[in-house]
Amino acid sequence: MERTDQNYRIANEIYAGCGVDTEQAMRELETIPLSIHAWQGDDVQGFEGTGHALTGGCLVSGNYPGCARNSEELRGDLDVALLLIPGSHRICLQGHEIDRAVPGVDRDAFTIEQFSGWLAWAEAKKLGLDIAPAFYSHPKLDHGLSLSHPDAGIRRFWIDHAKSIRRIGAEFGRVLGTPAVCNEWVPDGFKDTPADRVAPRERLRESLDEIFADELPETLLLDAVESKLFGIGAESFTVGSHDFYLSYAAKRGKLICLDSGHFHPTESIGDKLSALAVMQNRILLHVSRGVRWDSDHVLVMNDELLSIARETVRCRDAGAEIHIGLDYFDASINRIAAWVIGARNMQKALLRGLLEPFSRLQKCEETWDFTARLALQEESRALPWGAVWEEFCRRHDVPADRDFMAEIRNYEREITLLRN
Ligand code: RNT
Ligand code: ZN
Repeated sequence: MERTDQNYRIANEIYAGCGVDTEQAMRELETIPLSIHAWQGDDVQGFEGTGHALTGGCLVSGNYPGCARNSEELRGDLDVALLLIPGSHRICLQGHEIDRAVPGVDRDAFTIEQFSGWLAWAEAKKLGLDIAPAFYSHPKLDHGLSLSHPDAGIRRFWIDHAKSIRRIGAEFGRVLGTPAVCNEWVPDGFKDTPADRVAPRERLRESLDEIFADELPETLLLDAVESKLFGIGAESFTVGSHDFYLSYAAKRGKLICLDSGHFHPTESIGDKLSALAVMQNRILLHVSRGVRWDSDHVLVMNDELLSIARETVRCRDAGAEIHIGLDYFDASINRIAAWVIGARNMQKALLRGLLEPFSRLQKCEETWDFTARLALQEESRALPWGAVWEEFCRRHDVPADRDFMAEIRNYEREITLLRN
């Protein structure tokens, strides 16, 4: 018997002793797609070829070689990453990651033409696609404002961009047979204390209402709205705050998007999931890692990630619809490794949630035995989930943790290091 087989057998027995079925956990993990963010591969630059600087407060730092220069290269890079992430997943695009720039066609007039290469690729690979308008890195983001700008012409441009991206998303949904999640996030805010907080929020509400006035069936497109606490250059006031979007989503029947980097550093979104699950049921996650601020570091398996994943598992069990999107970008390391490490960590954290001896913990709670609950919670950290993860990778024909870097290095040598 191979060592990994043996490890898995032992793990399976140990878990069975705690009332947990590892086969069931692996079957469930298989049904949880991640929406993998394409923008890790192009440093959120997009492919419009206009050379617009990155604005809107998303900061990408580092100059590791090999950034994708066009959508074809980005798809090639994603192909490699997808081979190293077990299971079937989705890809999420930003509204400026277009296939081809057509002179005179700006973001407010994009159609499926601009994304036909993505669609053909996703169809061939049987991937779902998600998308988000890009309300940043463009001169029409004026004084840091887009949908809440006082000028109707500026608002018009961005409303039309969002409308066109929603239509493109619906086309993805129609062709691929799975609804595209379309997420609206605007960077709008002020560096310093505003005189008027009401008017920009009224304008944001009106712009969103106009965007969503185009009715598209939820079988093709699911709308989400993403809040933020603050951004670089918008430290004092964010128009689309959590309170704003939480009530907007509740009233208009949209998905609320929780980005784990968009709250106070000690405020975890793990606890928010069940609150929203019982009140709204549909949630989009942007899983990220803030280091001191919304810095969008690659996911590591820290307590924050474990709590998000564990709560996701529990809320899914209770019937909530939780879409898991990744949202981080690091240009200081190999970008494919960034995807693979972060995505695998998300999956490992979910697996640990699925392997938790939940019914036993529940029993402790029912009998008011909080001491035993704490003891078991701590014991379960050391249960052999790593052997189950290895088995999951093996069954999906994907390398184990110690082996995937070799594949990335090969591709780097042959492809990405030759880019300049
Ligand atoms: C920014 C938001 C947003 C972006 C993407 C690139 O703070 O998190 O989701 O990360 O639009
Ligand atoms: Zn986000």
